[in-house]
Amino acid sequence: MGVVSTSLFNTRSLRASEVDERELKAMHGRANLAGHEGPWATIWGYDGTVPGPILRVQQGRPVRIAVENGLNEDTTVHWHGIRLPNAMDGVPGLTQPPIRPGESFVYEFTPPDAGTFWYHPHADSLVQIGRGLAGALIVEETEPIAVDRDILWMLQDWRLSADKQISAGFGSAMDASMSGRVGNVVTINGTVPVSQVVRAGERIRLRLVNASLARIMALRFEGHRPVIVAIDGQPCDPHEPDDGRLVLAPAMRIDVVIDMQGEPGKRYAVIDDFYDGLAYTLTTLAYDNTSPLRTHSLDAPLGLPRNPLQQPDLAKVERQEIILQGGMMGGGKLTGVGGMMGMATPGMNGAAAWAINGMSMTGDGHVGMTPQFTLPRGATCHLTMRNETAWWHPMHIHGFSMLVLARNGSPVPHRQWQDTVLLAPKDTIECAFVADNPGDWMLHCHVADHQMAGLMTVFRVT
Ligand SMILES: [Cu+2]
Repeated sequence: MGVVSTSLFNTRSLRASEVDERELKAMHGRANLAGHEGPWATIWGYDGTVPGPILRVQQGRPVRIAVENGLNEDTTVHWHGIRLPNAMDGVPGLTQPPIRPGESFVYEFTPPDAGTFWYHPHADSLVQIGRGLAGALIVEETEPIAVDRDILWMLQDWRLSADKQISAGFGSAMDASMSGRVGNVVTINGTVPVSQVVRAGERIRLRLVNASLARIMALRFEGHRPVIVAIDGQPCDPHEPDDGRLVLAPAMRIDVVIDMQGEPGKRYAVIDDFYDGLAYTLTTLAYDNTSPLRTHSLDAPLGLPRNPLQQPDLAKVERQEIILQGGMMGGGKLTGVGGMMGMATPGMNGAAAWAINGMSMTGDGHVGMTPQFTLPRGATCHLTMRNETAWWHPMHIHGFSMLVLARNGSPVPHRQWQDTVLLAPKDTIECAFVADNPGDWMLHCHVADHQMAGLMTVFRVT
């Protein structure tokens, strides 16, 4: 393996002054999820807030984050998308013991990649993320691109009951075996969005994070042409999305650059139209009345500096395939979930509703999970993921970013590296990555209900 990747993941001994020290506490809190009139909801949040604090750290600078568990149950933190040492990955049983109530765990890593990432629990994930535990983790470039403002939209979907509290009943069999727990209120940065004030002529870098349990979004910016500059934190060739829609499945991030080309005083809708017949206006861009900041769009490059990812050697690959199986197909039948279900109701109380290559691993991670496949360190893995189900699945790989090569046989353009790859029903995706980070790593669907009900596996890099 190369010298560069060794230095990325090995822990060096460091002077205290070099380390960026942070603290987080998972705890109960209250938040207004229902708009300005609504009663406040009881939530679980990092430092008691929804979302948790934005962690802004620097590429290549070591960070040490002490996490205290103020909940009444075990937790962990997974630093989603960060390529870090296995022991810091936050999977209970597999990479660390869970953090017990009242106890702490210190996470230490040096983020090798700049970009937009996020953090969330990997214990009782469906409930803990669903009650609000999530925050953005932004790794700053040494030399960022020129923009007037750098903005984050942390998108969260909530299922609220009539009294505006987070609805109980997590993990119903229907949610588990169908589309997951899609809610009825979407917030931006923890509040019900009214409008976003912008100025004509300004250039904005907008970091979109979908921290929802299950809701897939497809955002359209009326009258604007967002340019995608990064996906899942990793810079891509700047490009406008197909048909102008930014598709964000749970756990995905997209960084866009938008030149505010609208007219002062006017309003433009931001619409989410992912689900047929269920389009809604997420928010509006509200132009203030000041004169345009500039008459022509900013003449500055959009390409972000690349991260130190090892290029896959496609001439010499280890081929692996995973097949996603299960879920409701109509008529109350599950397909492809083998003898693992027993007599239990599929998806109910931790019973399997899904499988990968015929095996259902349920829950959040535990001791003794058998790897689906093993890769020698330094090898290029060519991973094919085939979705045999009738449902959408954002498949998340821990510890790596994958270069997405092809979707249903067609090459994927724009050099897209992703840690969370969305598969439509019946899709086949081909990806490649260099197995440069040793350990046992999770590969699972990020629709939390699906993960809990068996759409999860583990692979090993020796
Ligand atoms: Cu799924």
